[in-house]
Amino acid sequence: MNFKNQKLADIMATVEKRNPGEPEFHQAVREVLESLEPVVEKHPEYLEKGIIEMLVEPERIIKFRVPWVDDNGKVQVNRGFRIQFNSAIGPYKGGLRFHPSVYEGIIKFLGFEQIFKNSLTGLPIGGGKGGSDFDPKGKSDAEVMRFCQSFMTELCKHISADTDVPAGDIGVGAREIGYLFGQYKRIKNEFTGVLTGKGLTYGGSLARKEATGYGLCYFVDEMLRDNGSDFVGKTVVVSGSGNVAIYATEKATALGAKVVALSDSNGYIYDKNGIDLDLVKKIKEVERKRIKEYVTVHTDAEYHEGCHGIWTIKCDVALPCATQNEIDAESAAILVGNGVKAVGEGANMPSTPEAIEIFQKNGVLFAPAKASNAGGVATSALEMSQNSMRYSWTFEEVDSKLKAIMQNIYKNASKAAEEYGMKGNLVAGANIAGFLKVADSMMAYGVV
Ligand code: NDP
Ligand code: 2IT
Repeated sequence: MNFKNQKLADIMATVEKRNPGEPEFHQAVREVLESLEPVVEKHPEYLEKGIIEMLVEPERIIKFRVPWVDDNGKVQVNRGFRIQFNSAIGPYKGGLRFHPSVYEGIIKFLGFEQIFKNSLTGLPIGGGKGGSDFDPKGKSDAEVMRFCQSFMTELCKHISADTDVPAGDIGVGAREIGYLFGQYKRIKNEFTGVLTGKGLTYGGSLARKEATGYGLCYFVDEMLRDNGSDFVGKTVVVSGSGNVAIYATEKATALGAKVVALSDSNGYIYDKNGIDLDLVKKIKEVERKRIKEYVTVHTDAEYHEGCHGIWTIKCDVALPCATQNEIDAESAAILVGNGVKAVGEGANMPSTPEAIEIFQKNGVLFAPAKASNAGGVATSALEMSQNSMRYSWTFEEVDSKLKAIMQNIYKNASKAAEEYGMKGNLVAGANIAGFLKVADSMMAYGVV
């Protein structure tokens, strides 16, 4: 799409020129700037005061060497990142991703998305993201520990409970957060809520582990209900089999749906009887094995190599919970052909722009990531609150706050879409509602 507003077109061109070779970042920025066309028409001051130009440039990019020694005594060197994108409405907040595909462009796209997502939660958190090209897969616990300690030895110079609070993302779960927090505490000699997603014995919040997947289902449920439907009796396909996928499966099932498929980067399983989630938790959370192990127990289920084929399974609701750009135009067309009614993004930016266009043109209810997966970071902010109070809420208290936050995000995104003449377009609605709070705060600060 070409921009109608020349200033927005110029900003986009500058982003592409200034950040060469970072297509994921360009994709994320383009979508937001496109959504903002009607906003700047009504409020030219956001362009006149340079707010959008400031918004697309990270406040700070930290890039560092992470040397560590493997179990064979060999020195390994990875690269670490933390991008402190925007602190207009609170301390930088966002996960750490450990995956071999990580480079600056991935962290920039994730950090940029995080600004709007965090704003949508209604809680005081700015946007940031970090990570490394380290691959935890196949590493021993001791290797993961040494890597995490080295990573935190540098990162601790740049974060604190009031400036920047990392958490998990792909490849960073409870084990990694434990090693990272232990090292921070040791070096700084302080026990503060500098990370979220912590273990329950050392300051973690109940329901944080479940929050992204549960929150996704609360959001999709709200979207379905607003359109005269719900999860009851629906067939659901969930991609991935990590933290988000597992707890999305758990909540969708609790809400009356049947989840029939899950995947990992090697392939996908199809169980027409409904996924046996206890088995998946054992394989993925305890044994750290591949999803194909599932069919060694459930011999009537199918395993297929390659993760793309999961979108050929007929379903009413699709919940992509693995990674960016996992649903392309071809997969979207197949889903539509098979009668999909709703798509809820659990992963960050899992649908390509072409796929989103296909869903929207065909009347598929579409829940965009920065609204529908905000439950994880929202609950992280609740963990920060509990840490500050040196107190903890019950599971039910946190879960009910999470549900209310997700319902509120749905309401605000729908309302913003309608207000700007795009009723039902939650992509535009989420971008606009997320933007306004950050932009108005930046306006108050002037040029900083
Ligand atoms: P996990 O590491 O727990 O799980 C990731 C899952 O996705 C695994 O099954 C993994 O398979 C699969 N996957 C990862 N990369 C790829 C790839 N390139 N191709 C195919 N499959 C892949 O991560 P999370 O569940 O935490 O994160 C999943 C998504 O949700 C990410 O996009 C993340 O940014 C997003 N998210 C996470 C939140 C959280 O609180 N954790 C909050 C909001 C969004 P394999 O094991 O084979 O690599
Ligand atoms: O993408 C995300 O929102 C996350 N990975 C969670 C971030 C957080 O700080 O809880």
